[in-house]
Amino acid sequence: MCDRYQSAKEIYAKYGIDTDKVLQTIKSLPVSLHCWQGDDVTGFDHEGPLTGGIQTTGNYPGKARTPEELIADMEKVMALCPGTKKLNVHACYAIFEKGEFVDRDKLEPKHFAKWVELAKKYKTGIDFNPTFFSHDKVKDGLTLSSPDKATRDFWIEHGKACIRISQYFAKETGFPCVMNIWTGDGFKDIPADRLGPRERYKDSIEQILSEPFDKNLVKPCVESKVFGIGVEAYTVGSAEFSLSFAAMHDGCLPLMDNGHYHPTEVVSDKIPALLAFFPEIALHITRPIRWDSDHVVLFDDETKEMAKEIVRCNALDRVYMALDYFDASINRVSAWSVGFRSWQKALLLAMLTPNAQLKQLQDENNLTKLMIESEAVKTLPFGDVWNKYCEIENVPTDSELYGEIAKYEQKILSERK
Ligand code: RNT
Ligand code: ZN
Repeated sequence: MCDRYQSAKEIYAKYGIDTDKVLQTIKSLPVSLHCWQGDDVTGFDHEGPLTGGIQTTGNYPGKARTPEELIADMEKVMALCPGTKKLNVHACYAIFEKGEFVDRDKLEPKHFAKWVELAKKYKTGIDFNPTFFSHDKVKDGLTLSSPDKATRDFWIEHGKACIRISQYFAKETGFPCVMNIWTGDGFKDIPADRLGPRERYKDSIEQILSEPFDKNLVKPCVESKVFGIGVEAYTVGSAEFSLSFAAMHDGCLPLMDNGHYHPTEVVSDKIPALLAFFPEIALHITRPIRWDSDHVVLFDDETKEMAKEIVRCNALDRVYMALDYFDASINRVSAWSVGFRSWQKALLLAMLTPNAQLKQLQDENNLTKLMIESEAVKTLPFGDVWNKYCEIENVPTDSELYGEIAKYEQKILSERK
């Protein structure tokens, strides 16, 4: 039988690429797996609807209803995907003892002990997100930028509690915790004051960051956005606001979500722009269709391009990569797995690209050869290396994936009525 991996390895070797080495490297790169795909961004601390200008659509059966179900589904996803998974948890996923409840301003590390247990089981880290939505203290669509001081103070306390929890995660797991600040604060229609909310937002985030923490352990980020549902006219945490905030506050990272820009803007081009200034940056990887629709990440052109930029900028240790999407219209374990696997494919493809040679052609201004070589690279036997990656990581290949998911659906998910 012809060994397809062996043959692919020889072909890539001609381009100076050592596929064995690539497979060793890729499997150790942490990518954050977002807990919120499993239950449509519901969480465990409230009954109300999802707010904040984001929306999950679809009602495919089998949604996780309890921490046990969510964790079981997440473990299934981890078993279906190659690579290193870091956990990504939102504050609304606090796990309380029976009968216990505290509001978000009073959250403590102990409410996340089960997540630490899960992380330790997989020898991995945890990223964290204060939850500034789906809560009755969101006043008139505003949180940290509200004109009402009591509202701001509540959410500032929440942010500070989350810094303490992030530090606890980092200390317990031994991996830094990326803590992302995103709010849906904004207005549906044209505001009379665009500066006031931004000044209040700035002050509130500064107050959150005044909570003491170790910069090597906690990596606070600010995530920008262009608009949300019901807040179409004005977003407080716009691109310019968030980028400027991160640039002006030592230790604070900018976080780009590729669903949060105008449709002809691409995050792949923004990655090297930011890398020229920031020691570290963070990403939310999603798939927008016409807007921030949070479709499942696929192995599509822009996904490949983003991975390519991280790899060829030599920035795998400077970019925190996290998935962020939520599809409720298909099997959620499948949505989760396909997205994670697609990003793994994009990283693998980027690492199997002769980036140094292509760059040299650009620098020599041999753009004719650059185009021809770039096109040639597209038909190299990537799939054979991907299959080998699945094999060494002991996970299903693409053609085996559906069967595994169907089995889990039949045995576990279909019991959830
Ligand atoms: C929303 C942002 C944000 C959320 C998560 C749940 O548009 O992308 O990151 O998706 O915090
Ligand atoms: Zn996001």
